[in-house]
Amino acid sequence: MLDSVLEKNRSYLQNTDPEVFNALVGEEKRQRFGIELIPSENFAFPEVLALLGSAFTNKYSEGYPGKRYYGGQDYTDIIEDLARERAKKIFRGEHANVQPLSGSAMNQAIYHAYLDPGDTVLGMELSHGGHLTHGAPVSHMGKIYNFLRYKTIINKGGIIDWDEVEDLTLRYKPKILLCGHSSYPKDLDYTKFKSIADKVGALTMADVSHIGGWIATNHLNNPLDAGFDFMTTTTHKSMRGPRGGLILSKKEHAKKIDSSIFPGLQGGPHMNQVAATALTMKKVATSEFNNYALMVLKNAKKLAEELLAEGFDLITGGTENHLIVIDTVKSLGLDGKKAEELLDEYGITTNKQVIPDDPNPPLRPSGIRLGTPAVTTRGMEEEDMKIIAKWISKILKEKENLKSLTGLKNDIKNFSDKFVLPGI
Ligand code: DSN
Repeated sequence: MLDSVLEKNRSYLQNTDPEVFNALVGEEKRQRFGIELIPSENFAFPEVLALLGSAFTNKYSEGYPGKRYYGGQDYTDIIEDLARERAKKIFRGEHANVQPLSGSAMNQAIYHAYLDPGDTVLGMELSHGGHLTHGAPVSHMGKIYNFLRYKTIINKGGIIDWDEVEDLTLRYKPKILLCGHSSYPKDLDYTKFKSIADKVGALTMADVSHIGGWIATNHLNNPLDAGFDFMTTTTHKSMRGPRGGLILSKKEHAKKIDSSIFPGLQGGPHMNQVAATALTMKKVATSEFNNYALMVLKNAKKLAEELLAEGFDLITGGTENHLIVIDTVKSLGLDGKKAEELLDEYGITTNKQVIPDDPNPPLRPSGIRLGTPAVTTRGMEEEDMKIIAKWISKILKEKENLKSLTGLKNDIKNFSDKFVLPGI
């Protein structure tokens, strides 16, 4: 049934717009024949793809279940209630908002609800693993609020500099103490953050966009268990859901968060995305997903071990989650842009990445970032990580003599093609 719906949509598309259709087919082939190692990317559940293209796309639903501004909400209320209740259950949250259109909107909603212009937030330095939406000076939020930053200690395996967190907190009394990351390969001690925040009455916020799925399955620490006020996560990276965001909070924050999303920052929620989020929350609660999450973490550990054995320098010396950052300059004298391009040429997709206190600019930084959620979705296991690490090593080390790698492109293509690509 699902297959036939997807097939019907494809034949409409092919007839109506062959140019777009051909680009779609090209992208599908790129995904199928390549090795996807960008740690924020994944392959959505086939049911998610179906719901994103479903009748829910057509509906406007400003407001929340039972309190909407437009009629005809019998079914949208059902799916939004399901999504909220399921999200609360798997993350042990008191309140859930499933309407954020993206990770950026979900973080902005918390700032908008609790900060006045000029108020202070303490978050992680971008080059040490933080994120653009944690107040990077080039972002809208960075211009409105006063973001201060803490770092990690590079020569102590990249642990958080707790003295600095405490010192900045006591000195500047931030309204929000923010943790979470997009390129930090370690788990976090949320209890420690909370105890520092409590010294000045700061609100606590964890952006777990990269690791929501591993928290939902209890493989990594849960900030809500440590008494955090807010936890935000995207739904597509680790959970294979639709592109979107999710806010979990204490009950006392429910009203402010909800009105910050609508009408504060957004108009009509994308109900196709909300329906797909409801389904994703059901999937994430299954034992199959738990096995998947475990395999992602095992694969990342194995990939890190193999890269270390090949002589690569890894930020923090390894990984405790799904992501790995290689200092390509230190390892091989190669900047991250060049490394990304070389690997791309062979169908291995990574992204260039700034490293802690990077002396190089963001478009030509000193490292690359990789991760295992997407390859694990395709069914790859630890033995496959060994093969991938060897290929990465070969391509990057033999950069001056790429002719010696004739045939490797085909090997990679044939290898990838052995693994299923769900829904495509
Ligand atoms: N683009 C996502 C990432 O790669 O981490 C979030 O910014």
